[in-house]
Amino acid sequence: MRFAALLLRDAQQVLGGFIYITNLEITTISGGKKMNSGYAGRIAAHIAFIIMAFWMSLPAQAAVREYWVAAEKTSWNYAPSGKNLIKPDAGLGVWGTTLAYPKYRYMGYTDGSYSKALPQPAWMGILGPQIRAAVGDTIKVHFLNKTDRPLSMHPHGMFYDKNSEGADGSGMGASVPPGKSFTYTWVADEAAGPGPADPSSIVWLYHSHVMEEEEANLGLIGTIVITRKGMERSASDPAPRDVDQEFTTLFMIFNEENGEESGMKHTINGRIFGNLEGYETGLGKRVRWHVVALGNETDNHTVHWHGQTVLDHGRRTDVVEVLPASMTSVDMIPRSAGNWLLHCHVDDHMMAGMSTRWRVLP
Ligand SMILES: [Cu+2]
Repeated sequence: MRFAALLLRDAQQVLGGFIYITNLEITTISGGKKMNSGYAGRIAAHIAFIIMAFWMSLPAQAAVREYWVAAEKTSWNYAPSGKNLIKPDAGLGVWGTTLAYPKYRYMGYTDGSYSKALPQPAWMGILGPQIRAAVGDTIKVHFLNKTDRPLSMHPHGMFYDKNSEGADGSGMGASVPPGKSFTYTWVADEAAGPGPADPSSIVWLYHSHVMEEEEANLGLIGTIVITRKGMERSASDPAPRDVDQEFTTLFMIFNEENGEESGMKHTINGRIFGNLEGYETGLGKRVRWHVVALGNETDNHTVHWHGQTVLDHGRRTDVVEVLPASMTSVDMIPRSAGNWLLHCHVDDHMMAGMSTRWRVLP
């Protein structure tokens, strides 16, 4: 709407300018030559129309969205409370033997000094910084590898050249050595944005892709959300304006001990047994869930919300199925207050702690 209003205002200014010039001509063509002044008016209107058409054909408010992301070695605790917060009496079982492991993560910073961390809500857990754009925008990610092994950032869905693919050997961004940096240029073109059956914003994964099968498991995962053109909240905020809140949820089993069950961490955003906190919304809010998964052949998850249904591309359900690298976006308007379960409905996964809670405030 704002953009349409802007267009209209500019069109009026352009037309207004020509009408003004036309009026001047009428007064200078000293009286009586009505045909001439009418002709001049029509020419002016034509020129105004051509200029307007050209102006409207220009890319609408295309922005460059810059992000500064560092890969860092950290320690990650899968259950910071040290407790099973879903069923306290059941404890953490074999999965609680060791809770903290060395991990690699994508960390967001405010600028190229990489000194001030971008704030991130608790519910994002292990996910890297949320990258956002609207269709037509260009995303620039200044990636700094602060770790001890070559890494990259490979985006799903974006338009890129070989250098910005962040994978597969030969491009400049395919393998960024320790201590080095690379700026990825990803274009959120029409084909990276929501399709006709999609909601107003959709989710894409990004992850490291030098040795992909190891690096996602290291913790190098994040998401990109692309908003349909014209649906962004403002020029500076590409989040969709037809939803109040967007949550991202990654269902993934991290393998910490070469396949030993105690090291198979069945996580939601990197936390187990209710230790992912902060999914909080309110009755009647328009909430969008971006659901993604990664991992191995055991990462076949059925994401289930208690207390509420979701609209999944026109289909009503309360379970969304995902496989490794699945990406989907579903909508809900919470209808009952409570502190509800969100969990994987695969029995073994549930037992291993793949659950948390999402709260609906009255
Ligand atoms: Cu599961």
